Amino acid sequence: MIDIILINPPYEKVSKGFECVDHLSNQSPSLGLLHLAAQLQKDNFKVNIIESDLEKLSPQAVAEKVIKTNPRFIGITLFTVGVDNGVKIAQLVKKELPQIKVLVGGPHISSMGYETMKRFPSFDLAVLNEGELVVSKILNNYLQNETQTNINGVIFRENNELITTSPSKEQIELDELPIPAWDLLKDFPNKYPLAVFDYPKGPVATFSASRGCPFKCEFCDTSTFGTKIRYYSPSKVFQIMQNLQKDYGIQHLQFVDDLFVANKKRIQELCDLIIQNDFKMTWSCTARVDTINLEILKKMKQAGCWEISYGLESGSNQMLQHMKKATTVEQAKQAIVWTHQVGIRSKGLFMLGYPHEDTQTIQQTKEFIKELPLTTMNLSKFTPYPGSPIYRRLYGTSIRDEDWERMNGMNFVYKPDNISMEKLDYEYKEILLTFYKRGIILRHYLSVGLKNPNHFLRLFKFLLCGLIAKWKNR
Ligand code: B12
Ligand code: SF4
Repeated sequence: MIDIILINPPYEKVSKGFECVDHLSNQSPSLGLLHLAAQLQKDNFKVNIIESDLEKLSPQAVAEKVIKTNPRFIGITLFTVGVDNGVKIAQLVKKELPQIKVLVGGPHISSMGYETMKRFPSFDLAVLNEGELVVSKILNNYLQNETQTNINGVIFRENNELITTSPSKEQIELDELPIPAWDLLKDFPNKYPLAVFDYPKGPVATFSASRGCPFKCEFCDTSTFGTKIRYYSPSKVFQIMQNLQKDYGIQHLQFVDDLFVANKKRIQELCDLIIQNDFKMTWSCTARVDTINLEILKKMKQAGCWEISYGLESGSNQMLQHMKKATTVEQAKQAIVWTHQVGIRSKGLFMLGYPHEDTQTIQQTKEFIKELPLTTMNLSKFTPYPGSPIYRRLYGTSIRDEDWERMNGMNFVYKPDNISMEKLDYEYKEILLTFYKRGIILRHYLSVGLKNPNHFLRLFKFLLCGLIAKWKNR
């Protein structure tokens, strides 16, 4: 019998009418749920995971699956964009299984746990921040009809009241965590590719080799892991890489740390281990433009680093200052040139529509993008996520839930003072078109696709799906 089902609820990944883009998009599973599942299994609980989007399940279908299995608990991971569907699942399940306990956690809960619990009575208990150290204790308390007051860092219901316990002071030793339970995922790794053209050769996996980020970019939600960065040791990371290759045939690993290159010495040690053991796996990671130098980049290239994502955000120094990014356009240029020079691909992450954005700052961003030898880019529509300092600056602590379902970086939910929505929408498309029309970018896609035709197959499926949709709507 299954004790707990962990659920990643469905959420809008692409705008309505563009579902075919699923064939191209990132299909990574929730690492948070995989970590929790591993811990629960270690503590002798029987666990299932539902990756709703990847299994193409609506909230109703997820609920039906849960009801059929009839577990004692469900645990839902919540980004802001997934809250509405998470609530739907909990309500539908509770209608049929009123005794079930619903646990929630994830970035939305770490930043807005109390407000969310207050609004949605179908959630029984919220875990603020990391879950591994407390989740089994919580289940045991429920199973023994005990109160949860002895667990730090949770909010729960008792006698129709919400009780918040003191923040947890316990520190997780990352090296001691069990390895994420990838074995629980149906068809892992083949059903979980990264975005098309974003890896050289699959199968792929994701892993976070650290937690937390010491920087304070104003738009960033760091509420789950905080500003004190903690690391897996280089030898443990290397061991996990080896296991992923041995057990699942992984060829490419994407490190999803907030800031993978935070400590150069540590990255150097990891690279040395990879090089000395002649271990063959490509990987991609995140860095800031001010945490790398030519020397570390060369070492990373030698150790298999394929792509680095940099949060470049804007081509305007004024905007970077407004965002409290603590980097400059000049540093960004240097970092991208160095990365290009050593032969690592660079992905620029940009944001459009931050407070103070206007036509002039957009023009600066366009010129900046044109000048850089970037291999790829990502442009998100600025979204004030709860948990980010900008959310508090714009809205205080008041809860603004009307836009939660649209908070995925693909909708403008905020309008800067000096530019219209129409102009922002226009410029959004313009920036992407200008970037992707360049010959160098097309050559990059061609070269990745020729080395691994699977990318072209995904592109073909996307086009076919688009044609069928068009034909149906005739
Ligand atoms: C990898 C990643 C992705 C991946 C994979 C997402 C996934 N399903 O996990 C992809 C690329 C798909 C992705 C997409 C998006 N992401 Co993202 N992503 C991340 C990133 C960089 C790391 C997440 C991670 O793996 N962490 C490691 C694991 C171990 O931590 P965790 O998942 O938080 O889980 C722990 C706790 O939260 C808790 N917990 C979590 N769930 C539960 C459930 C229960 C029951 C319990 C008890 C505990 C618990 O315990 C876990 C173990 O300690 C984070 C940054 C961050 N620091 O969180 C952003 C982040 C989560 N993403 C964010 C956003 C906004 C998005 C998008 C909505 C938009 C966008 N611009 O990318 C999309 C849409 C999501 C989607 N599925 O389509 C925001 C979320 C903000 C918010 N309040 O919603 C973050 C925080 C980035 C940021 N700093 O602003 N993302
Ligand atoms: S944007 Fe990157 S560097 Fe800035 S706080 Fe977030 S994770 Fe850290």
